[in-house]
Amino acid sequence: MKFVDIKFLLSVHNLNQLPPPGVPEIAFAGRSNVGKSSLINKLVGRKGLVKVSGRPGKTQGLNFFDLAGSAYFVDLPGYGFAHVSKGMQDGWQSLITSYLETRETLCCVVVIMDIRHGAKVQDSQLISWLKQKGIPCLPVYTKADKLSSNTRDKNALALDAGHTIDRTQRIIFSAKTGQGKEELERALASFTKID
Ligand SMILES: Nc1nc2c(ncn2[C@@H]2O[C@H](COP(=O)(O)OP(=O)(O)OP(=O)(O)O)[C@@H](O)[C@H]2O)c(=O)[nH]1
Ligand SMILES: [Mg+2]
Repeated sequence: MKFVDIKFLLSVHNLNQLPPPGVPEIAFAGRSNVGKSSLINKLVGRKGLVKVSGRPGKTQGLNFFDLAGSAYFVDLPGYGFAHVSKGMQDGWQSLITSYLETRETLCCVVVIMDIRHGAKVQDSQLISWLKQKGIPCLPVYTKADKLSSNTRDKNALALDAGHTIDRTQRIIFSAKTGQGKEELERALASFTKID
């Protein structure tokens, strides 16, 4: 599945703003600043499609991208950003949870983690919550370019163990080098059932 013809559709801050469900939807989740927006940009080959920032908390709202009417990508705001007020974090949390729980056309949540870091509680919580809800989940370990291949493999195995992830079911990725891009395209095609 090639994701070339893509355009920004809308930013959702309230569930009643959601576009009518129709085409298969893929959501991208993960801690703040982990590289969700960069991953989407790399996947669609458009550097500036989604705003990327060195500062955590860049993406706010649920940003919908339309793939030529065949699927939606949804860039979710990051979680675990301490500098956002507790009230605001709770607001995001409930919006995202309700969206994930009720969206009938959602076919996969890509859970993005930084391969340099050990297993984080919030990622574990999200992964087990998705499992419990029966929502398909695709773990991706990103920023692979920042590590030597030895450390990369060692860290990937530690993340597998920490989150009980089958190593054949996750993808090692880099938005900088494009490592894992084709694997990710194939995996997403199988979730959306679009070639
Ligand atoms: N070297 C390298 N840097 C990356 C990679 N992915 C993201 N980055 C950098 O990490 C920072 C955060 O990237 P974003 O894509 O904005 O992260 P995000 O998860 O969308 O962040 P929020 O929207 O704030 O939650 C930016 O400075 C990116 O350039 C990667 O694979 N390799
Ligand atoms: Mg972002």
